[in-house]
Amino acid sequence: MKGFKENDYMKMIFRWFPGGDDSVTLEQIKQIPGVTGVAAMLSDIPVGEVWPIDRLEALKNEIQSAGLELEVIESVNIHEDIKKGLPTRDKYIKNYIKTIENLSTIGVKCLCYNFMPVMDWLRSELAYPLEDGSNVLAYNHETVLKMNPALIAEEMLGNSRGYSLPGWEPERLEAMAADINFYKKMSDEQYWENTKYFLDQVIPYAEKYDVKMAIHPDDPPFSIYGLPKLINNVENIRKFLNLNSSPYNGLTLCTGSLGGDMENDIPQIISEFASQGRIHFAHIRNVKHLDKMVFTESAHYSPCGDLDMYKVVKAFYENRFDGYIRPDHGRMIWGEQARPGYGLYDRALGASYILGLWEAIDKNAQIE
Ligand code: DNO
Ligand code: MN
Repeated sequence: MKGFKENDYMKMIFRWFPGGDDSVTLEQIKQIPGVTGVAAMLSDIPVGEVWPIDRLEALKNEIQSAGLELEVIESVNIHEDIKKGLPTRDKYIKNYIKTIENLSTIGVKCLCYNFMPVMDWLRSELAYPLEDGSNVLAYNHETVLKMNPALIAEEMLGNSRGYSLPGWEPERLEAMAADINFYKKMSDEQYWENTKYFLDQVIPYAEKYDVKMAIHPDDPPFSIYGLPKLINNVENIRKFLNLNSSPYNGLTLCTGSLGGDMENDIPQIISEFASQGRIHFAHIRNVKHLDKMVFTESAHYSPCGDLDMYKVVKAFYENRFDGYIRPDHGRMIWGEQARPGYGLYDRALGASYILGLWEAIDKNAQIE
C-alpha cells in the first residue's frame, strides 16, 4: 500500500456481542474478507464497576481462538454520577481508570465510549420498511418529541428481536425520567465542566496504559428533552478536543450519527480531525434524509443515502488514518432475524464496499 507501512495501516473490524447475545458468530465474522478483529464489550458488568481481568482474558481468548483480534472495546459506559458531577464521581472515575489498566493488560488499544446524558443513541423506529423490502432504524424528530421517554423505551425494547440493546439497559431505563429532570436544571457549561473533570482525571492514565480514548458522537446530533449535547458538530468537537489536548483524548468518527444533521460536512470534519491524529476509530454508515431532522438509515453504497462514501473514505485515506474502521448499522435483509442494526449480511456488504473503496483509492494514489 502506497504511503502506508504495513503496521501503519487502518484495520477493518466488526462489532460483536459476546455471551450468546448475538445472532452473528465469530466464525462468520472471520469469513468476511479483510476483517481482522472485533469491537466487543462485557455488557453484564454494572456501569461504574471495574471490568475484571479474568473476564477480559476469557473474552480475548475466545476471540483469538476464532482467529480474530480484540484491540477495540465498544463501550465502557460512563456512570451517570460522573456526567452529573456528583461527589460520588471520584469513586467511579477510579474504577474507570482501573478498567483501562485491565484493558491494556489484555492488549486493547482503543476504547470507544460516549458522554451522552441519560440515553445512548435514540431512534423513533427500529424496523422502518424501505422500498427494497428491507428494514432499517429511522429517526423523526417530531415523533420523538411527542413520545415520552417511557414510550420510547417501550418501542426500543419491544422491537429489539429479543437481543439486548446497548445503551438501553434496564437500570438506565428505570432512572430515565428523574435523570432527564436533573439535566434540565443543569447549564450546558456545567456539563462541559463535568466532561473536562472526567477527561483530566482519565487521560493521563490512557496515556500511561497506551489505550486511545475515542468518544462517540451524540446520536441523533440534536438536543432532545432539553438534554445537553457535546459531540454533534465541528465547533463542539473542536471544543471537546481542546478540553484536553492529549492525542489520547480522541474521537470515534461516526458518519451516520453526525450525518443526522444535514449541515455537517462529514468529509471535511474527517479531514480536520484525522489530520490532527485525533480520530482513532471510524464507524461508517449512510443515512437518507426525508426532511430536515427526519432520516432513515440506508445501505452503505453512496447512491442509497446522502453521504458520499468515496469522499468519506478518501478523507480518511488522505490523512493517513491508521486507526480502526467498522461498518456501522446495516439494513435487515434476506430475512435475517438479528439485533436491529447489527445483522451480519448488510454489515458484511458494507465492510466489503468500504474496503473496495479503500483499495481503489490506494491503487489510484500509486499511479498518480
Ligand atoms: C449504536 C452505537 C452506539 C455506540 C455508543 C458508544 O449502535 O454506535 O451505541 O456504541 O454510543 O459508546
Ligand atoms: Mn456509531
